[in-house]
Amino acid sequence: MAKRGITKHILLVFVCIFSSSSTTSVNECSTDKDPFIKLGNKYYLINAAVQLSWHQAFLFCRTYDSDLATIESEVEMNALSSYLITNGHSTKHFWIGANDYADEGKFMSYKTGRPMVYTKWSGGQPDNAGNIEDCVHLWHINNNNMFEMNDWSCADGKNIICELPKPQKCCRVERISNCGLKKLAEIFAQSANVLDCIE
Ligand SMILES: [Ca+2]
Ligand SMILES: [Ca+2]
Repeated sequence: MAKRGITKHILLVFVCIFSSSSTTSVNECSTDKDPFIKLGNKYYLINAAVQLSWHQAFLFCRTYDSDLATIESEVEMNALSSYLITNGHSTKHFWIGANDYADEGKFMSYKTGRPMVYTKWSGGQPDNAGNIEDCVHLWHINNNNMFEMNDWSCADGKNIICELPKPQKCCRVERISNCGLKKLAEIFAQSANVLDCIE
């Protein structure tokens, strides 16, 4: 009897999992990312119209459920550079999501909480000029068709590059987990003799 009861409950869990995984109206999985644009594998919001301090820029990105951009490879840097130059932004400066607030000279990604995994500093940078430069921005000061990185005073106004978090493939998994865990909890709550069954 006990085995039949457990089997029934396990069957319910699978029914629950399969029924929930077939429900598809999950906004997080939408492919419509407007106003973000896709460059390589990432989605960016490039705001070349408004200049904000680094902290204001950080909050601006949060209002779009995004973060100031974290550039993680030369491929990403090249893609952003090409886009900014092609679209006439060569004279502008853009905040990205890194600073050395916590420990001078150690630039951390604000998104990951870890040291920047990729840097492309302009020559002589970062220089912490005037002992007030803690935030990282992109600029195009050399005629090499590449934006580069520089540290600058966080309080100054600059344009902004936000980046969407990676697509949330977990949205279906999360739904399945909630469903499955709830049903499992019910099984153990209702089956006092579950250990006897295992034996
Ligand atoms: Ca600094
Ligand atoms: Ca500097």
